[in-house]
Amino acid sequence: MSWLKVTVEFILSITQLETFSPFLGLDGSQKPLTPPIHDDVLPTIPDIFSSSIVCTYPELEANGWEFCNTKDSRDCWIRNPHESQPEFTQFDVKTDYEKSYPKGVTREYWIEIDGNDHLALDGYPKHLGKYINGTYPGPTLEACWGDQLVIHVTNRRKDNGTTIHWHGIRQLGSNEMDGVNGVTQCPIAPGDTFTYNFTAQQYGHTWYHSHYSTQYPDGVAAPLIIHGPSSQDWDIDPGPVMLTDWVHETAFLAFESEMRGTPPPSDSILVNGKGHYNGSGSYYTTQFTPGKKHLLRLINGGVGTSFVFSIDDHNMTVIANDLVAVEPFNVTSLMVGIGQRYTVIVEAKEQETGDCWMRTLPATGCSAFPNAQPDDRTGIVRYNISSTALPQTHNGTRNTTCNDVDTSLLNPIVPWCVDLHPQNNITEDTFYAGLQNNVDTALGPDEFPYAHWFVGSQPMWLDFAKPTILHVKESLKNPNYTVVPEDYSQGFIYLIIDASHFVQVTHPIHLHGSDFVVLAQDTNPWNETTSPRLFNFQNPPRRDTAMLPAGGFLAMAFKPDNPGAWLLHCHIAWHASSGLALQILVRPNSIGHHTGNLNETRRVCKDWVHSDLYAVTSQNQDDSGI
Ligand SMILES: *[C@@H]1O[C@H](CO)[C@@H](O)[C@H](O)[C@H]1NC(C)=O
Ligand SMILES: *[C@@H]1O[C@H](CO)[C@@H](O)[C@H](O)[C@H]1NC(C)=O
Ligand SMILES: *[C@@H]1O[C@H](CO)[C@@H](O)[C@H](O)[C@H]1NC(C)=O
Ligand SMILES: *[C@@H]1O[C@H](CO)[C@@H](O)[C@H](O)[C@H]1NC(C)=O
Ligand SMILES: *[C@@H]1O[C@H](CO)[C@@H](O)[C@H](O)[C@H]1NC(C)=O
Ligand SMILES: *[C@@H]1O[C@H](CO)[C@@H](O)[C@H](O)[C@H]1NC(C)=O
Ligand SMILES: *[C@@H]1O[C@H](CO)[C@@H](O)[C@H](O)[C@H]1NC(C)=O
Ligand SMILES: *[C@@H]1O[C@H](CO)[C@@H](O)[C@H](O)[C@H]1NC(C)=O
Ligand SMILES: *[C@@H]1O[C@H](CO)[C@@H](O)[C@H](O)[C@H]1NC(C)=O
Ligand SMILES: *[C@@H]1O[C@H](CO)[C@@H](O)[C@H](O)[C@H]1NC(C)=O
Ligand SMILES: *[C@@H]1O[C@H](CO)[C@@H](O)[C@H](O)[C@H]1NC(C)=O
Ligand SMILES: *[C@@H]1O[C@H](CO)[C@@H](O)[C@H](O)[C@H]1NC(C)=O
Ligand SMILES: [Cu+2]
Repeated sequence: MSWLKVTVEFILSITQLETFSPFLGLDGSQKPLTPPIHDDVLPTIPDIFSSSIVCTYPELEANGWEFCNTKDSRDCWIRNPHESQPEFTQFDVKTDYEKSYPKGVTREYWIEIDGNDHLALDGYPKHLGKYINGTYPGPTLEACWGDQLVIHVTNRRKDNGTTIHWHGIRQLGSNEMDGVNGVTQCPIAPGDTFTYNFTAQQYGHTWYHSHYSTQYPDGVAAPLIIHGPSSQDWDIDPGPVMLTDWVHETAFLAFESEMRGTPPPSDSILVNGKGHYNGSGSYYTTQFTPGKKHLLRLINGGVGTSFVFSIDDHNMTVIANDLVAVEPFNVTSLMVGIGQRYTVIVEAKEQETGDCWMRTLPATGCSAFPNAQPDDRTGIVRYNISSTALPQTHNGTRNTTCNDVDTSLLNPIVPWCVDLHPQNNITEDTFYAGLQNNVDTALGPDEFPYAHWFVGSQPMWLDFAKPTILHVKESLKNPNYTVVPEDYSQGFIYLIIDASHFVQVTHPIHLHGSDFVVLAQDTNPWNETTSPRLFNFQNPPRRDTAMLPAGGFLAMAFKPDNPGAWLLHCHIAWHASSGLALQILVRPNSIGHHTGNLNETRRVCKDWVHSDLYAVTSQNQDDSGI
């Protein structure tokens, strides 16, 4: 047997093990964390994702419950076979996870925000890159549906504070764990540690990233997987596929260009931290097993670019948007806005054929590459694992528009029945998104002309050291905090975000603390008389990030059932930092009583105001803070 053949068989056997099976958990074994493999170390071996955890539900299992999730029954999760009608009591993809979920175990992780000037992700070393545990993306964290996540975040940088936001996680009753400086906490001071502690009530995949000014564009971002059921069967999970546009200059400097009215250009595209620049770099490479269904967990963790994702000669079946399982539907390409995620199943060809390109094309009008369209060949799907040749495939038909897929396709498995009448007054909660140019305001350094994005009455401008949840009354009075109180305890709140006053740009709008339904997403300006006729109440799309069409509006509805201060913002990093953000204050009077224990929050604030950075950042504030 040749050396090559041994290697190939070894890799195939690893790949087969990757089929995620919670059955492995019943013996209570737990595999150690394995670091991601980088192909700059091992040039021909694909990036093998190997799940590092095993799901277990001690209380349920003690009562005779058993996992029912196999590769032929991915819709089921765990059930009690001793019940006469187990399908009525099991936890599965139809379970309303906002009402009930299986109680899992506590998973504890330690991560550090640091630097690594040797990282040259696209062949070009980034100066002052900021990373989680020295890598980009940072370590993929994993949990199972219903687990408690305890994550200790230590700031090892001297030049910045930090926070970590768990994008799309509901944080029901744990607003103080949302990780937004100036809103739910103070920045974590250099050397200090904040312990995040929350329940994974949803399942699917998302990402976690810094919310400290423009720190995530410098590299503080990573995937987060919460294992649970799926709306369609699949065989192999090759892991997260994180798409990013990458800026070589430190984002804190690049942002000055935004304020002068020119969006900072990005230099390259990375897929799972690999890309090309000026002829050097590497490709993210994954392996397809013929005839098997592969689960790709797409994430746009970008800075200024929304991507159209596709794989040559393969279609994709979408089974989840953000953290919401949807009825499966087929596409040839998929627009993934910044902050959005999709779970797709890609069926490999029956026979081993040639290798294929994985493409990430900046969507028309949503690109941070103003001069030349970058090469969209950004990853390789290998059938032939030992090949080192570049694929020879061509792209198929793609819809390159920067819009979410047709809303009629995004049908959540668990529908929300939205009240036809909102609790709030829509006229008062219609917010215009736009750009303030050279306006005479106290915001920002005034030595040069500057531009600030905003939504509502003015750009957001937070004080890192005065998080809203510790200063509710003060925040309500401070226009810089752009607070929108929603003091309701039932029904639905409708929000209208209108971009008609500044028509060129599409904004990916992200809400913290709750998913929202997309009532309407239109390219025409909001008209209070005629636009509501477009509202869709028949199982509308539900997610945590949706596109606000250029020149049009986004009408969203959510339930005011999670007291707290929740950010609503554009996920173009430059826009959020320049002020395109609101704080939705759900039941302001309950904050601090019905949210968790704030002792950790107060301790971290005290450490921040006693740090050397406190004085520096409060004197030189040049952005919103988020
Ligand atoms: C991150 O790095 C720290 C320090 O080396 C280590 O203790 C920790 O386990 C790492 N975390 C993960 C999730 O890999
Ligand atoms: C963050 O660090 C960068 C250098 O890495 C520095 O330029 C910037 O001023 C710092 N900003 C804040 C707000 O700490
Ligand atoms: C995390 O929160 C849970 C539930 O509130 C609590 O029981 C547990 O003690 C907390 N763990 C840590 C490490 O704070
Ligand atoms: C690109 O690479 C060429 C050849 O190595 C080098 O001469 C040139 O300066 C590089 N350009 C940039 C923008 O880095
Ligand atoms: C992908 O779907 C299109 C129809 O939308 C079909 O024409 C095409 O043959 C499919 N391609 C593959 C590889 O299945
Ligand atoms: C998607 O395409 C696959 C493969 O062509 C097909 O078997 C399946 O029925 C399609 N699903 C839907 C929802 O159209
Ligand atoms: C390749 O993609 C482009 C859009 O970027 C499209 O115009 C073209 O038609 C595609 N090629 C084929 C063969 O479909
Ligand atoms: C592209 O997608 C958008 C948004 O879903 C849709 O409105 C448009 O009709 C599509 N264009 C084509 C050519 O399919
Ligand atoms: C809603 O708010 C607008 C603007 O403040 C006001 O004119 C209108 O009367 C309010 N409508 C209701 C039903 O209170
Ligand atoms: C709002 O921010 C500006 C700019 O930093 C500052 O001058 C002003 O005092 C702030 N207003 C309040 C009420 O804090
Ligand atoms: C909204 O539409 C109505 C009916 O077509 C029209 O009369 C009204 O002028 C429109 N309002 C605005 C602000 O355009
Ligand atoms: C929070 O801090 C207060 C005052 O220091 C203390 O009395 C209380 O026991 C602490 N609560 C918890 C849950 O640690
Ligand atoms: Cu924006």
